Amino acid sequence: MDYGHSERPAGATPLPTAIKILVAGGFGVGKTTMVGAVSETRPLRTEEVLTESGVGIDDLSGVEGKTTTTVAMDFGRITISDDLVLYLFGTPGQDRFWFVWDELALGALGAVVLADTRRLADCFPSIDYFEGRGTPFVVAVNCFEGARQYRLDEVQAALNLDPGVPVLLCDARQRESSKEVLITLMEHAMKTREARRRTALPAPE
Ligand SMILES: Nc1nc2c(ncn2[C@@H]2O[C@H](COP(=O)(O)OP(=O)(O)OP(=O)(O)O)[C@@H](O)[C@H]2O)c(=O)[nH]1
Ligand SMILES: [Mg+2]
Repeated sequence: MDYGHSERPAGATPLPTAIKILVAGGFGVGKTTMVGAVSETRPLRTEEVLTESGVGIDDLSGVEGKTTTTVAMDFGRITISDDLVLYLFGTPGQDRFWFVWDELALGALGAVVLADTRRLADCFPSIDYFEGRGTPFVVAVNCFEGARQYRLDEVQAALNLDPGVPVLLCDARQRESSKEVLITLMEHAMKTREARRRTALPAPE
């Protein structure tokens, strides 16, 4: 039945709000892993095998064990509450797929920028992109074994982040950890929107 307008009968369960979130960051940082870990449906992936033809183009340092890469996007879904469903879009990590980003970013409420402290600078392009678009984002440091642990304020300073941008640690393979990142992002995005709405309104008399 189509309850497209205001014809929904009293007492009918309201449709959940669907929100689009991007999961971004450098090559091999764990974007596909995170979307897969939190998604309650089988995630859609567009993985291609890394081949000899990528030698000299795809920088595998730090992720030598990696055999595939995302060429278009990852897609997954997570229900946060009865009235809130997040649709997750993982971006491709390599520079040669930048052209996909504008399509993916359309209508996104916010973004997770995943970072690997062994290759921290790889997340600069994502941060620049979201800062440029005014898209609220959080930085989630994916804790790979063997990577040096930095304090969150060190990461914040190294990335030259605005003090309001949340930085947190995560394990992209763990559902609960990834869910916490998404909830932090939602709270940050809501706060940012509220602050922007307030400054856009005329001051009260
Ligand atoms: N040890 C460890 N390995 C991880 C973690 N997250 C991801 N990996 C591994 O790191 C590799 C890269 O993960 P992906 O999820 O494919 O990374 P991606 O960011 O989607 O990569 P691209 O799409 O190619 O940019 C995979 O082999 C994962 O199993 C983590 O938190 N810890
Ligand atoms: Mg991927």
